[in-house]
Amino acid sequence: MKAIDLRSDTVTHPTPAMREAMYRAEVGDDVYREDPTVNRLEQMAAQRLGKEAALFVVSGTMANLVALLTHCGRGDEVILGDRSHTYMFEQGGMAALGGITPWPIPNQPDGTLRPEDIAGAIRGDNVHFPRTRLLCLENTHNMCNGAPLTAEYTAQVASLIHGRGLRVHLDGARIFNAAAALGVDARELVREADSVMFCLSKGLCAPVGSLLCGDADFIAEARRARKIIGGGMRQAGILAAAGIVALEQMTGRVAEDHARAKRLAEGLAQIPGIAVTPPASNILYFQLTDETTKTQEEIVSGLAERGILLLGRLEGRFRAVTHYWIDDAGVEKTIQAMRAIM
Ligand code: TLP
Repeated sequence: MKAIDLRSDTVTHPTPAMREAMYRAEVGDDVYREDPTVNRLEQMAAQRLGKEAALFVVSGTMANLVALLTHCGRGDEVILGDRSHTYMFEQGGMAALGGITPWPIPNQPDGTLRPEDIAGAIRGDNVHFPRTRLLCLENTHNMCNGAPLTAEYTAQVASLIHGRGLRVHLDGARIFNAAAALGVDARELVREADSVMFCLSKGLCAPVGSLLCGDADFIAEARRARKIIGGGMRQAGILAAAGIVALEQMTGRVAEDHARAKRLAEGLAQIPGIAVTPPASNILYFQLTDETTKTQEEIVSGLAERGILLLGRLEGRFRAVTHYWIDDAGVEKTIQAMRAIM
């Protein structure tokens, strides 16, 4: 990759090992469950998260939608964070395509939802109300500083939800970042979730794909939901092969990205006019202070002229995301460029 592209970890290109594996992948028709490479990836994913089964889908958005369509029927309600990706950035797919109502409650700065807010949002049995069916959590939390949710928090909230006969879905798009940030196995973080999705196509560098994991009955139903929204794939082993490399080679290295995000934060914090929120994983947010007359647009275009890309439109904040293709030199160059522009 030529630019220093900090817009997202979704911009990552596949590694040479992934391209090689894709070239050599054995394939079959996955709608008939005959693609050996997809089958292997699904088994690996389930095993890595300690679940019975997994389903390969094209994107994180599709994984969340399939999960919601599987857990809920038309008219059901989902409790989720008001800053969650599913609520903010998935076009309201649950409502648009599934007839499911979202009930957003406040995300705390650390990405959690307060147990009392969750309890207060669970509907009683009343003919006027939709039926609460599901709680969605997000780990790490994209809009909340890339913060990881601990296993203890997830267990506490899941116990509240399960005690009311409801279920928990976890958007674990970056669950291996959460595991690295907390120094625990990803299984610990998802143990109490009834379903969990994670993405191969973010910090893990695969070109396409996410996995939805859960028990065997849930995944069998999810396979039907994937098909009805047109997500049944054929010789998808070409894509799954890169995903296998992602699980084998990339999950163990994401702590390096966290260290670079921290270094970038430290460097930017030295520059007058910039206020940095210390990053909790590979996602760094910062903003301009009253000390500067620079505008967001000037910063973004000034960086772009120097071959550095980042996002500058999220609620007046800048977002920089570190990943496999950002090295130490890229971090230092970004700090220097920012200093020059400011
Ligand atoms: N996030 C993308 C954008 O959509 C904002 C990014 O650049 O961060 N859950 C979480 C927590 C995510 O961050 C994302 C993507 C998704 C789901 C959706 O994944 P995709 O893009 O594969 O549909």
